[in-house]
Amino acid sequence: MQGMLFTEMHNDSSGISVKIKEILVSKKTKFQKLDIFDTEFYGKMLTLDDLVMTTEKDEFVYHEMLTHIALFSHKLPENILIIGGGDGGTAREILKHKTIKNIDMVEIDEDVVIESKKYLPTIAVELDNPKLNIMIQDGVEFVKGKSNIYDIIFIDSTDPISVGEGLFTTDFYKDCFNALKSNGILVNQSETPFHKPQWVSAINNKLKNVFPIVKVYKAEVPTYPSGIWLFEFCSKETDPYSDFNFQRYKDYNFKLKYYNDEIHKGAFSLPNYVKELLA
Ligand code: AG3
Repeated sequence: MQGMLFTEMHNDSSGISVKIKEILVSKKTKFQKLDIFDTEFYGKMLTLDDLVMTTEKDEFVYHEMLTHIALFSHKLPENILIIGGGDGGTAREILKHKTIKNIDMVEIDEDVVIESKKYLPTIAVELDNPKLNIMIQDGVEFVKGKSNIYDIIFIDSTDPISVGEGLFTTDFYKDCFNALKSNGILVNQSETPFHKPQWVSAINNKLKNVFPIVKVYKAEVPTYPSGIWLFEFCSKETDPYSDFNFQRYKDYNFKLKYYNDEIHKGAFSLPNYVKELLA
């Protein structure tokens, strides 16, 4: 192969390689290695510790699917917490909903916010929105002792290794449960069942220990390991199926690239090998 390649290994013997046009930034932050590349096929691409976090070309799948299912299931989403999310894609999608009054975004690594604003303007587009309150802090510490505050919490983290590890613990999920109102929802990004079945089972078990309702759904993110990505919808009383607000969905008339009313329901249909991991 010719030219410069970025490779993320998914295990010892396989991975994804992306042809790079230019390295826009490459630095060690206080917490991790951060790179932004200009690539030939995926547009600009953000990696943290050599793991693909997002690319301009396929970020819509992940960010739309992390957010809209919960937002269209909740009766009246007004006060939101994002844990992580420094690139801004999650906040951008949430702010499309007219009911939103406030978003607290707790990102541990300020450099992710700074570099995303600089190099990923289509993703970071809402990071200066007055409804968004960015706090540079550890999400694990932030949620401790909080009670009955948020309508929805979105966990937009890296993998459960290094910086992200604390965001995949039962104690953290319990703190999130308490930080939610009685009709609150938590959405977790829950990794790949194909390459990390042990992670998927462990995350699911922990969430089921904390939340009475845990429903797993999936989407296809081309640059993530195996492409199959899971999300977990966890709530105290809201059901993503029966509480889907079709009227609000129609009224908003969003022009999205992935999410729609059929996907809202279909995403919860899972292959057998995934169901087995969740049994
Ligand atoms: N957060 C989930 C990315 C995990 C990808 N893992 C990997 N490539 N091994 C994405 C953050 C986007 N806002």
